[in-house]
Amino acid sequence: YHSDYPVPILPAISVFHYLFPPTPTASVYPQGSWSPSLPAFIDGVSSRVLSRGELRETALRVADGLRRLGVKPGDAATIWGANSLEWVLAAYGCVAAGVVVSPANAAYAPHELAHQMNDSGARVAFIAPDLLPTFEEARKELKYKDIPVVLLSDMPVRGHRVLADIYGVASEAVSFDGVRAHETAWLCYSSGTTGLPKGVMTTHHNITTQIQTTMPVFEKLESGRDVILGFLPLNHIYGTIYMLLLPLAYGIPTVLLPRFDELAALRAIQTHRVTLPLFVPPVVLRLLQSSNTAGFDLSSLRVVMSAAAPLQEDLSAAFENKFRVKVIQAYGMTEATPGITSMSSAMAPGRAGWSGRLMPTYQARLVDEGADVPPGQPGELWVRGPNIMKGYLGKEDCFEPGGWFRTGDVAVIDDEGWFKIVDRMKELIKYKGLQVAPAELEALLLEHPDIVDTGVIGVYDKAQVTELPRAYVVAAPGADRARLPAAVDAWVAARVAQHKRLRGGIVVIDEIPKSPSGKILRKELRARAEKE
Ligand code: AYL
Repeated sequence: YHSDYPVPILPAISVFHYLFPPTPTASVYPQGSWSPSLPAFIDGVSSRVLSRGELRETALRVADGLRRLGVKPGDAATIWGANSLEWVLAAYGCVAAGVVVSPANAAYAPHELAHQMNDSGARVAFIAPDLLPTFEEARKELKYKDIPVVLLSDMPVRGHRVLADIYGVASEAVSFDGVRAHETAWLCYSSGTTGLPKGVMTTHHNITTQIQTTMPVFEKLESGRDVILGFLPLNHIYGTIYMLLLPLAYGIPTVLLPRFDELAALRAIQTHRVTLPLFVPPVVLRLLQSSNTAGFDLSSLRVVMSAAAPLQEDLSAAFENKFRVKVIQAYGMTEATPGITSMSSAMAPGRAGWSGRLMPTYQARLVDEGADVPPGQPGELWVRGPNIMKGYLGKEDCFEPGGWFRTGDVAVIDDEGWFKIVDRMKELIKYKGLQVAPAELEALLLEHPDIVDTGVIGVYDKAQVTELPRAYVVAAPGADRARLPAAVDAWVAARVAQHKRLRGGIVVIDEIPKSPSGKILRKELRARAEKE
């Protein structure tokens, strides 16, 4: 299948020059003409505004600071903290310096952070002040223990370097013209279809392509009118593209909140006249069921975007009815920067529960047991196109012959080219839109002295519209089987980020079903979970 949208211009330049063209080239990149006085980011808590001009200038000064710290183009920088304007400035500083942004989940435990920093080879770390103690724990496990640390604080912190301390002189941003546009710009972590989280090498070209290919989808986003609300984590590709980078290309601001908080989100919509909030399905449910919404003026809302996990038809339709806004569902993944299919703002009615059509430039196949299936039948979605990452950092080639990338998701397509995601065949678990890699939890559980074998799956919780990670464990001889679940739950909670906790329960069984080659038969565990 081919996307039926026309192919937009696909620039081969750096993300920085795409968003802030060195010379106005308005005919090619309309965003080149945006005024420096337009608001780019608004802190939803303090209402502090960062204009486009300030953002550009400060980013260039941070870039100079990075050079002075000895960080070179192509080196990686860890950014670790809840959403903030300092986070944004650090990221744009890296982009201007040609430094690869490797953002980490703010809820990470020390070991998780250390893993990502070591794997990405980070040469500098931007850390939120409240996470400093956890970072110091992680430092013990770092290969590069003397890594320069810059605190994401707008105020001085005694004994530490804060962002403003590294400001240098604003000069030119590093260029990634031509073939260099295929160098890595971002390094988010994803477990893909199997195994542990891996660094996804997202190039400058992937990012500019993704933004260009949303233009026909979001054709009605207008500078001066539209305002995005973002409380999703900036370290996740959804936040990276839709909150951090894309709004700049449209000349529209993002109101940033550090995390989802119902009242703070409603207040921000009212105060800043938000037109497009970015949601995941559990947030859609939460606001649908909330009794607080009537107390706020939400009349500015035009469209609501939901992505990162399936949004059920009834939920989507009920939300549209209650708030009189369109709900646009998009589907994609970190490896695809991230959009693959999307509804458009001019979509046909009656499509609640569908995830739209192929975004521009995409080619797709639906494959079952190696053969393409006819329309209407479910198959694994294989995709190809310039949105797809270069590969996983330090890993073998992960593409099929012909350059196809296997999503691990099962989809159907109808005769109008609409996609619906109907199942997932990869190992991945999604907790409220965030990735949980079963292999990672299994490896951890095997370190527990009372566990000899384990298999982790996701179980769907209707009340919260999300999957919950559940572990099946085989107890060591002599272990107290009755006490094991509570003990293991606390033990795991102390070692992983919140979203990876075993909220779906810990079930002690006699044996983990395995194939003759030793692979965990998750299908059998899932069948078992359905009966429980
Ligand atoms: P990752 N329906 C069903 N499953 C989905 C959907 C959806 N709408 N969106 C994502 N998933 C699942 O890397 C699916 O299994 O990226 C997919 O392989 O955290 C996996 O989540 C990828 O998870 C956009 C803007 C998508 C954001 C996103 C979210 C990307 C999440 C498209 O335009």
